[in-house]
Amino acid sequence: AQIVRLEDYRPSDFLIDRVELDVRLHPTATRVTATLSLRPNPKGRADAPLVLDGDEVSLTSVALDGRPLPDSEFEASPQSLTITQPPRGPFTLTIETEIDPTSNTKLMGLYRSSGNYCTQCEAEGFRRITYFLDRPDVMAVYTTRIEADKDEAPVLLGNGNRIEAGEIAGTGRHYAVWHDPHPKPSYLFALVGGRLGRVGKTFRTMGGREVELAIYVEAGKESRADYALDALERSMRWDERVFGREYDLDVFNIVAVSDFNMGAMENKGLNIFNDKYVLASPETATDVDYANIEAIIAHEYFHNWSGNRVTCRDWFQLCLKEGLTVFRDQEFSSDERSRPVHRIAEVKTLRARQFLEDASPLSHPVRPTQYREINNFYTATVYEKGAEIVRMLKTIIGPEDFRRGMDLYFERCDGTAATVEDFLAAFAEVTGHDLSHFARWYAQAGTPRVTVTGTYDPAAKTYRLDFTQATPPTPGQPDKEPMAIPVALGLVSRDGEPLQAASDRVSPQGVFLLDKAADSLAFTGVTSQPVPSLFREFSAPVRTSLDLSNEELLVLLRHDSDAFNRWQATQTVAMRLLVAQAKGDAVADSDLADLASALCAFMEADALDDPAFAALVLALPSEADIAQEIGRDIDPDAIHHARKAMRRRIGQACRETLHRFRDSLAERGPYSPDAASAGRRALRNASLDLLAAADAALGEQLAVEQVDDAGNMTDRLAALGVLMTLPGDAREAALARFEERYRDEPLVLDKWFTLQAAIPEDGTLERVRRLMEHQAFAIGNPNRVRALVGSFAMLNQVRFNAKDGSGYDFLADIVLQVDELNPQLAARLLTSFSSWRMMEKTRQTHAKNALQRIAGKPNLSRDVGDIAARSLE
Ligand code: DPP
Ligand code: ZN
Repeated sequence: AQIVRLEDYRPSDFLIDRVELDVRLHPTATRVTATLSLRPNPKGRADAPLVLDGDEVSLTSVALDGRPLPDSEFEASPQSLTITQPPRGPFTLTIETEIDPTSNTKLMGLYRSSGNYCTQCEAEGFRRITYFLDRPDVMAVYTTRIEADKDEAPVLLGNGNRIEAGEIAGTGRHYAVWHDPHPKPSYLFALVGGRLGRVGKTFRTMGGREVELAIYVEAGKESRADYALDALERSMRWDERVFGREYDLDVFNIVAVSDFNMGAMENKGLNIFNDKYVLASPETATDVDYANIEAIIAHEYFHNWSGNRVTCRDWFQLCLKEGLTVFRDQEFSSDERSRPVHRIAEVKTLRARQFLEDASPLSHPVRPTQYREINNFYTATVYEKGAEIVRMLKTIIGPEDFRRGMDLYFERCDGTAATVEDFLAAFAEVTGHDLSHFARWYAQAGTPRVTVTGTYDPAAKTYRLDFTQATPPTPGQPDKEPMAIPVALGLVSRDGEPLQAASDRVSPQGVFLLDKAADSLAFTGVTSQPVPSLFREFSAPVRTSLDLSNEELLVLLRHDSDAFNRWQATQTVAMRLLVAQAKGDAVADSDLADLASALCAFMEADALDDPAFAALVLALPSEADIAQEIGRDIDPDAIHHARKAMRRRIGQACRETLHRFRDSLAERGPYSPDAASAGRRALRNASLDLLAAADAALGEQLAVEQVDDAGNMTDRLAALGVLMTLPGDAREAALARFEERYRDEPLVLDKWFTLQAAIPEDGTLERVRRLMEHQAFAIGNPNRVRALVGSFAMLNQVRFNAKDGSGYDFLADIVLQVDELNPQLAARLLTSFSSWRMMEKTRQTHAKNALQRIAGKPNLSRDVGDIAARSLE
């Protein structure tokens, strides 16, 4: 397939100022008339033809300035429409096309979900609706007339404000006209038509503008949108307060649909959401669901400025809107919840997804320089590492200059399609810093590793930290340069006091900038041997090697003022022991005992001060984390057993405390999704998990009781999850009761699919195959496929990586099957092969065979072909 390169960017030869769309909705023959006001771009080539993008559209007619064009004056295919000799001045082009939303299983362009019409245009879906200059630097003002059968689609929504609506007498049809005054790229276009319930409220902006907020959902589920509506209002208020950003239309609509490739989409004034990230009730959603809804509602809303008002010049700049917007939603969640707890959650995700990607054949820079299929670059690197870059920038320049830089960026780039350079220029200007070295974070792929050694001189009362950094090679980048790495740090004495040591290279905020391959940091006036606390709040997305003993790390668990590093210290100790055990190295029993007793002591002393934090401390690194740390010749079975043994050990050692938490943290009063209540549930359920690891019979009894008696989905699902580790009739009976209870709740049955797909036992693959026949499963629905097949591949290390290759073969079959319906979904599933080269030999061979089988299939989509090829490179 053709490769698109950043260096080949050139401005469009034509611009489109206005778009008038007339869309007559019909299940299989929707007619679209697009009237485009075009003119040559002064920055384009002078006598270029006009080449519009298309994708599976069929052309009915085309007219130029009202004159129907004869065949000799244009060339049309499903992929493009070319006007060979366009006028040299402004002109209008009227294009009539016909599309079939019902047979659109790719869920890109206009399609149907549960009978409703909806659209998804990012990145290149608009060209599936009409021929267009479908690139983000072509920005136009849209007016959209939508017409439909009144019965079939009583609700008609578009971008912007509704300016007209009415009935078409005698036809049973009606229409609405929507006008969006803000110029936008085509990827932000949206329309919806359907039978939908609504919740709404009025929001008054800081400038006094009244905005009608509304969320549309499946009729009957309106009350499940209340939390999302509340999150929207809080997001809007927060963006005013923290970034000075005000909303800019009279309405803000959100529509939830059940078939959606992504989490949600930030279309101007008309966000379309995967219903999983809108619908919530205590009976159907977990605390994690509530937190995700809050974060994604905020994320899409924040795009109104970081993405829509200021958009991207080209798709290589995707991180410009996504990394920045993830940073903004993370800050929002941190302010609304517990900052340290949220930071730990962010870092867990970053390591599990982005570090994994960076260590795989799919590794790429935050701003890639080439792609075959842009849909494959909506990655953890662009999103999560992109957010870390913004956070590092703020850490380096400080919060005041960061805000001034953001203000300048929004002001200067408003209404434009911008680049990463435009973004950095705003911060360089307000600070006077040269950010060219820092900019390397966008260009250089791979996770840097920072190695630190500390040397204390008691006579001179000095302490020295020696740093080195190195970034491993990644595809296309064999040699790496040093990065500009902010190291937030402090020194802690062994008895737990912060040490007031001086170093002129540490900023008043406690940040040292490591920007060379090797550097040293000297402290004077250090009165006792310190323990360094490095990368506080995870100040940079790097891996670290520290020469600290387990004992020193456990000093940090007890005494560090930085909550993130208290958690990290425990993780590091646990990881060392788990890696050693999984590799079959000798592990001293006293080391295991020390960790267990440090955890028990921590729980006795501190856990109830912040239960959410305590629950995170108790959670050991996942099997996938351990595999990543080992990095080569991985044996997932050995990892599974090592982790299981350590959980048992901790459960046994801390049994009494855990029992006490079960009682003292029991729910009293009605369910509330707030962070403090969620934290208590998390610690209580973590306690159940460890108790069950220590004593299966007791665990089964407690878990069965909790599945049946729980007053909310969080507790019910947590207990059912514990049962997944305990084979037997009780588990199967509980699964059956759960299925019966939620038979009409697809989003709840997804959780039921996920738990079963992750069971680390021999029979799981058979179980997954059986569940694919379940009446609630649908191969065309991304949520169902991800819940069952995606979870098997991503969460079940043992069975997906089964030594006989059966997991890989199964996944390859499904990828090929799904590719015929929905290439984006298929490609996403296929990324679960990304760490195949780290496996031991037998598994590697099986994985390679499966990947080659996929790569060799004729008529593969570009999405799957690209991932398969890069995975094998
Ligand atoms: N809808 C996706 C997101 O918001 C892509 N823009 O991240
Ligand atoms: Zn986004």
